[in-house]
Amino acid sequence: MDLKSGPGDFDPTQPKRATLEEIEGVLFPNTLREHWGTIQGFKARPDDLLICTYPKAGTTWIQQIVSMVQHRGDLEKCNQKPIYERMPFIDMPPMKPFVSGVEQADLMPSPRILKSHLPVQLLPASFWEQKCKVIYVARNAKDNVVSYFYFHHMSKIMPETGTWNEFLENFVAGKVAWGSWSDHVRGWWEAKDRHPVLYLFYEDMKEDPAREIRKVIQFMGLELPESVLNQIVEHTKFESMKANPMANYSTLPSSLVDHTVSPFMRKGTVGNWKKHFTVAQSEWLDDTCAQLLKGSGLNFRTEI
Ligand code: PPS
Repeated sequence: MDLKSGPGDFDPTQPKRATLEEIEGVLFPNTLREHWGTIQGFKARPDDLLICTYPKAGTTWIQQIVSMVQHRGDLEKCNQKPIYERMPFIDMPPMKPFVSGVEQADLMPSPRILKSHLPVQLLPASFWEQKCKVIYVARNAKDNVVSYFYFHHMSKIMPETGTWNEFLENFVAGKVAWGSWSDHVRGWWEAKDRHPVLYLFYEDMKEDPAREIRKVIQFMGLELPESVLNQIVEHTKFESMKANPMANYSTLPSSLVDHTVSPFMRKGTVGNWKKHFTVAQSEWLDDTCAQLLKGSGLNFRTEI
């Protein structure tokens, strides 16, 4: 697919950080505003598979797993294109040299694998109408917020973060791009009882990738031999993906991301938060998350 001739008013020589803007009660980069109607009007097809996550929860990891499953463990087929060309990010507005995620998806033959960070209540209605399968990955708040903080710095277009403590407070209050982490993980958790949603946890994937990848294979309605499963585990582990230019975002223009500030494939662990949180911040987040997730049945592990 040719992504080089797209429209979009983003000038890659003049990267500009987004500001936050509220759309339907949730904060997003202001660049989504103009594009919002197009996103909401997205035409899902019945055989679309949507990967949905809160940002920095393990999206790229599950994308590469799904891609490897789709290609029956054939890394060469996976590696024909960077991950963002294989799986359109439907929330993305047009940004030169890229067309919007919606336009990219519209041009794509079925079966499509799509990516979104939208909270459940803002998912385009056609996904529900078409009964599309969704794979959701959730990550514990502590590692998620640390990863998001670093991403804001390596990205040249995400909003300013303020200090680490300010960012942490904003994250918990939902005053960051794509809104509240707790509303997101909770909303999708509840949706899984009404829709075909496979809900996975980053920590489980880290603990036993083969077990979690088996769930993905089954959810996609496939059967693959153990040897292929082992191949998928091998090629989707952190070290493999970090070294894989088709999975590590190193092919994105440097006008958008700067891997020297912080690589996209940064640590890939459970528990890196311990290097960033004070004891007081950790206790405060534990208490706040307990309240925010109360009664949901959702439990997150912050170490494995
Ligand atoms: S994005 O921009 O929202 O799509 O980012 P996302 O891919 O969700 O999150 C990036 C974090 O996921 C880590 N990652 C992995 N961890 C373990 N194994 C594999 N294979 C893997 N691939 C990506 C990546 O390192 C980011 O987490 P941090 O904690 O920052 O390292």
